Amino acid sequence: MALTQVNVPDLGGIDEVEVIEICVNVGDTLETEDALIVLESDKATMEVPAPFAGSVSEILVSVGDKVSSGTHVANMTAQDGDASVAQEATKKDEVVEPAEQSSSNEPQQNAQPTEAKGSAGEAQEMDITVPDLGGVDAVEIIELSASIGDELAAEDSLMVLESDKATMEIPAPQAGKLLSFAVKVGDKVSQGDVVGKMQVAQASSAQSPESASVKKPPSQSEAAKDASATAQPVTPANSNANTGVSQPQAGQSKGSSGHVHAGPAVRKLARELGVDLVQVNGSGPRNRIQKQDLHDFVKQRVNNPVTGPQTVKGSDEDFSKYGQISEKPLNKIKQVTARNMVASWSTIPQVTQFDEADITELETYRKQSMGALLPEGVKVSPLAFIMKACAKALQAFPEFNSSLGSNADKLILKQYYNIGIAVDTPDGLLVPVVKGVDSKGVVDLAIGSSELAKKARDKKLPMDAMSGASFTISSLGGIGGTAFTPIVNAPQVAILGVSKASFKPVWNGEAFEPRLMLPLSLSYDHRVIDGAQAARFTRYLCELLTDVRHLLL
Ligand code: CAO
Repeated sequence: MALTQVNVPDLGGIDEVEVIEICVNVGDTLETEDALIVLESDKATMEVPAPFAGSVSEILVSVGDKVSSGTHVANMTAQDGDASVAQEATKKDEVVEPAEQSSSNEPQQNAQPTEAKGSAGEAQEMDITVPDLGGVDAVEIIELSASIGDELAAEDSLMVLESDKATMEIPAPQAGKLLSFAVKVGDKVSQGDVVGKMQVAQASSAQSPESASVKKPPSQSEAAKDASATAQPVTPANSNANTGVSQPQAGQSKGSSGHVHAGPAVRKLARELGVDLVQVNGSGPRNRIQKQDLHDFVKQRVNNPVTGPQTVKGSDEDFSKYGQISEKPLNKIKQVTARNMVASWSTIPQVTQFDEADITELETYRKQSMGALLPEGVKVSPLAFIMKACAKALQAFPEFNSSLGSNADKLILKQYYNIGIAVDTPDGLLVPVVKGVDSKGVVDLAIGSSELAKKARDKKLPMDAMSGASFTISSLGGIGGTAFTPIVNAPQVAILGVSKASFKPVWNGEAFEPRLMLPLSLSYDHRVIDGAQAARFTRYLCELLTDVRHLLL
């Protein structure tokens, strides 16, 4: 039996990277290229694969350890005792000496201005080029993460590349507008390839064409720094791409642009199994999807097949025969929203109950009294009061704070009151969750929900801010409208839609008087909630909102 050591291969000039996952156990039998460990720097994720088929004899590192090119991380025993295979394979994994520095003026940053369109401060076009890929050539583009015309912040993801060993993002080198892509999904690219054009303000940090052409090639370490400044790992989600009123059935590992956080081996397995990784929960560090997550997902789907369409069918019709048309790609959030809307709409028999709350006194109180209680710059909209009222109504009507068990034979009643708030963002709807609404005061709810809404719009929501809602509110009250029918955010069983309050003449027994009426629309899962219960719940909510004292106690 040939015992051979497995070393970390060339890391493309990066010094130390962290071991974030050990994918095997001692004694496991592996095929060539099966992942042994996963490494992650702040810019890239990379697997160290088995260099030959055999069994794992020893693992010499732990999660959290820092390793470099050449670090001895494991020992393996080659299958059939074929020492020569093992020797040969191991040689390949020996540390590759840094390639001699090229003397050419290869681009080391991923954007080069092509033509200056004006003087300093005016917009100019820049080529977007592929940065240093750590010596790997012809890497496949697996995702275009931005759309033509998108206004991007510096570092926003433009595309995701994947070799058989690593997955990385190419971010926007500067803030600006994406003008074009010169590539498509499936194309293979190498360092220096032009992949698109951006229009950027001629910032001082932007190179002029002259400076680009005379720029000296950086040293090896500078090149590595440049690469790490421009090639980024597929980041874990800062949202679960929970798209408005339709919660993904499983989707904790997606970024705001819908990226999944998974290594090449997992992506390959997902392709083989026909699994869309967007739908899989990641249980690994930083919500990374692991092989076991995929197996669990498939097992769950086999045991509980989802009825109803899972794909969104659009139209194949050629509309250009009727007149001029243009096309606008949908980002991942919108695509996931569409899927979830279809899943929710087609699997949940849902009905909407309408009612109106008299919030005349609540509004007087809010306008007169709240100002003094609030920190500078914080406003309390009616939403904070509505959240508080919902928590109280959910406590009084526990079925509205439940989920239907997987065989539809039991209700899971939740004793926590976490309310998702649908937030309209430029990328689509996101639903951050305000936790423990029952134990918070109106002012805290106002501050908490407006902070979450801001983070959602700034794409800065942490992962856990998007999960665990037991009920959802979708408020269009700041915009207008008299009523709408929100779609239940499965696996929750009810969602409250809020429209714009307006003064209406209300009969008080003797005369009509002007009262400020707030339209409420409660959509509910009719398998769980009867119409009469829904009418009682909504009425109770209205009564809570009518007498503000209920909410302040
Ligand atoms: N009636 C009358 N006025 C209302 C109101 C209502 N129901 N709700 C809010 N307003 C007022 C606010 O008091 C505020 O007034 P001022 O500017 O005078 O202070 C103004 O409208 C704007 O409020 P807002 O929308 O900024 O704040 P909010 O707390 O009401 O809502 C949020 C926050 C995040 C829910 C909201 O900004 C948002 O994104 N809503 C869209 C949600 C959505 O798209 N849902 C549809 C999903 S599909 O079902």
